Amino acid sequence: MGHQSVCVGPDKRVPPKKTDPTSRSLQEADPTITSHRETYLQKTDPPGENDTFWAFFQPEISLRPVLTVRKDQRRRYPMIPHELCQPNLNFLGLPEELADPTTARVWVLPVPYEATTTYGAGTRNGPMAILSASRQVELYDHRHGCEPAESLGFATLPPMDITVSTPEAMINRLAAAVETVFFQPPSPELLVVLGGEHSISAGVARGLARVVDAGGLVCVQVDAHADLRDEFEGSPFNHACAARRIAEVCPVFQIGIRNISKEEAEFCPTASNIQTFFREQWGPSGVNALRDFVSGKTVYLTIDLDGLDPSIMPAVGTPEPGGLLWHELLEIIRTIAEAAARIPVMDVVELAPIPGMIAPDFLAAKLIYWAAADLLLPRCDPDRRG
Ligand SMILES: [Mn+2]
Repeated sequence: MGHQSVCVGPDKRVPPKKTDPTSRSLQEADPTITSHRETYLQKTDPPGENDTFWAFFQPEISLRPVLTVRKDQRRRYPMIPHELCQPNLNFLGLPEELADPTTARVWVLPVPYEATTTYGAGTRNGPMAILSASRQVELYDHRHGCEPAESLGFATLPPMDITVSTPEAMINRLAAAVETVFFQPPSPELLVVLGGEHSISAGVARGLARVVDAGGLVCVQVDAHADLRDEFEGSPFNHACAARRIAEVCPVFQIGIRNISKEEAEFCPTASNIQTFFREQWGPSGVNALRDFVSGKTVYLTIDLDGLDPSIMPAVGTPEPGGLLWHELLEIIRTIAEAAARIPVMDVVELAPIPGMIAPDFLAAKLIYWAAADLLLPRCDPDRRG
């Protein structure tokens, strides 16, 4: 299986804009961030084994190998429940040859960040719940008539170090990680970011904006909430501000919205780069508008799972009745797959697992697998069924 990096080709890559304030070094943005990479390499057993792997990342980005971390080191990372750390836990539980980042066309990056959640808590457990549930997902996809995992390959990166002092520092760190993934080959065709709370999406958008030609990047947001507040509870990087921050770097198309504040509703008509489809407006005309919006563009797809109806997705921090259903979401993904030039990043955020209830975790895992298949496999299968 050869690696095909067609998502963001070398001609699409531009050096970071020097004037972009988000391009500041991480240490400058947050003096408490230090380089942990060398420390990590020294501590790995055997030392240096993962040099190739870690070379993908800028030295100042600390990605913690939770999947191989020794017991005595776990206490350094209190945000991740230790009992969820399982050895060799990768997305879909694939054999090594299909989970190798040097050949896999899809990379999965867990970001178990939770700091600004306002209602139900637990998004920090989302990535691990998705990884666990993914091992139960059937690899054969009858819509494509094959096992997409075999032709795609899914490499699961170690979860990002989420020990930061401020939400802004987390966003800067993630922006730098995303930028590096696509700036420095080998790059995946699709990077799947597992949240964590929705505030991380601002970092994904900023990172992407640095490697995609100006004007070429658009964002499709599936969400119950407009997330257009300029700031919330004292921070412009609260999860209630996610779309507002994304809209600062690219146009945003919102789907499934059914919770919006007065401030946001007044802001919407003044923002020329934001299209909001309320839940009750979503239908064939919305799908057509979506097709036009993404046509020929580089698409960043951000899926806040609360965009789905709580009947099928109750495991979110802020559930809202009257959401999208499974097949509607698949249709949205297929529409993007058919019309967009490329979809380098998808994030799936806000899963807050409910102990003992496996269906939402499984939904999220299957959604990612089927979305990756639809986004990357040939698009003209006449037998494809939703
Ligand atoms: Mn939401």
